Amino acid sequence: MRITVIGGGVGGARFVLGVREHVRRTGSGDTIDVVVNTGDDWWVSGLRIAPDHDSLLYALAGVNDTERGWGRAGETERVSAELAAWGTAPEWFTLGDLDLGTHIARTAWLRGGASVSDVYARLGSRWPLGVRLHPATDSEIDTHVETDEGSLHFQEWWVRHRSALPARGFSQRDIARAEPSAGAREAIAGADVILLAPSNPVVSIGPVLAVPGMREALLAARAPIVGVSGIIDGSVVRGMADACLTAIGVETSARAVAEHYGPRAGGGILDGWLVDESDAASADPLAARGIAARAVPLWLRDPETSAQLARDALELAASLRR
Ligand code: FO1
Repeated sequence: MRITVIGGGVGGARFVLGVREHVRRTGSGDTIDVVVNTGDDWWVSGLRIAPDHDSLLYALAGVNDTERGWGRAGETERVSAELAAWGTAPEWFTLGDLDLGTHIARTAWLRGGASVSDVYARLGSRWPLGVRLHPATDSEIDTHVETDEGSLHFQEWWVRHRSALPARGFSQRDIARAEPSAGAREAIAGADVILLAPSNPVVSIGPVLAVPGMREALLAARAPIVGVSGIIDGSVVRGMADACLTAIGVETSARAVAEHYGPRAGGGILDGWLVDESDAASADPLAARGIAARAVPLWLRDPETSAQLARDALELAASLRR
């Protein structure tokens, strides 16, 4: 069976680790593709950083900083202090020395004409990830946040302002000329199951869906599409999705996010939706909207609970197979 996950960021990485753990434990030989959000990507000090990709790469390689959720384990920050001293990187953004190795290699390849997809393949070939990563698109679609202080790059809003600056809206730069990467298109068309990771619906899943042609590809997919709520009992599991959801007028609840994605029967993208047991009351209203919801434990604590969540998502998808 071919499993394709849509997502990115820290929540996405934890979920994908669970899917991989589940596949390993079943020995089913199932394959896993991930369509990765590139809206977080940013040029800083002349280097291209790709946070959602790198969180997945490092987590799957087992070299990630599990505390912070981004960057490498065992990091030092000698170069970052120099970049701040020279003023080519803001002092509020930390670039670890090992992490900079990735950004320098990526930028060198991009300057040599490699596509983002090529860069993903080259970076991923260094470790046995057990998962194929694809950028949602090969063109730059950096997320910008409209605030009272003007339009800020997502990284500035998220890291410098800790998303505390009220956001009036989010947009991806030059999104109109973007198209799904070949790898993303193929991973969606060829999937037996498509899973939406419990990533931030606005800044991690949103930019993927904003790529022209991506929604159509999902609607045309033969695979059932099952999402996992990143919100439990009205609060965000991690990160600041509540600030993002409020900015686009969506209530911070498992039910509201599912309705935001919409039932595929109604032109949305969901066939199924996993909510935490504390949100079990939302299952019936969602079923009435054409989204098959199931209440299961959603907290990802360790490989076992993560593998179990993946199993729950795959079982719901199997019950919805078209
Ligand atoms: N997040 C922070 O809160 N502070 C940082 O200094 C920071 C640096 C950083 C460097 C490379 C990288 O790939 C990610 C980094 N992040 C940092 C996380 C980044 O802001 C991500 O976009 C968010 O975690 C959302 O996914």
